[in-house]
Amino acid sequence: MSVKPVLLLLALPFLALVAACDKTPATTSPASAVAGALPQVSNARVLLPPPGAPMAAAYFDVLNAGSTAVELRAVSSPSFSSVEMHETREEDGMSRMRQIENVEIPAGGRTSFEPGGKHLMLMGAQLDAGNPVQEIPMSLEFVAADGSKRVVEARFAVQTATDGEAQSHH
Ligand SMILES: [Cu+2]
Repeated sequence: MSVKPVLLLLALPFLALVAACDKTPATTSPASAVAGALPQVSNARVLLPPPGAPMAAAYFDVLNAGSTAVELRAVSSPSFSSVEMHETREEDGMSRMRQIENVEIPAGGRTSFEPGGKHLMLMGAQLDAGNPVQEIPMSLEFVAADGSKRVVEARFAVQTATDGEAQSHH
């Protein structure tokens, strides 16, 4: 009987610590919510070429705030009949681009589609030249490590390309 009070005293600080640990994740963000977080798309813009040009390029940054890796698998837009992911590379002193099927973004990682690197190639513009738009909607389809699909709807700001930019985007 005389041992019990001592044990209780020793146990109390330990219990307080456990309570503090339990509380921290609950008040910030539960692990399940982080795992299912949508990738965050920012700095999204479309470089529209002069009317009549066959293709446009688009760029953006993406942050995977989730706790599992995701792969960007496909991009589509109602404003273009086809959207491809491309990557520009230097080969034998020449700048060449090739189509890429997917882009992996590790947990907590980010990647940029930018001039001279990865970019979106937009073909078959469904735009009315007489009715210019400020933004173009795009749908980015990601697949997480567990196979679940995450679709991010983003609005890309329209920038009109100067001749120099239109030719140097690759
Ligand atoms: Cu391209």
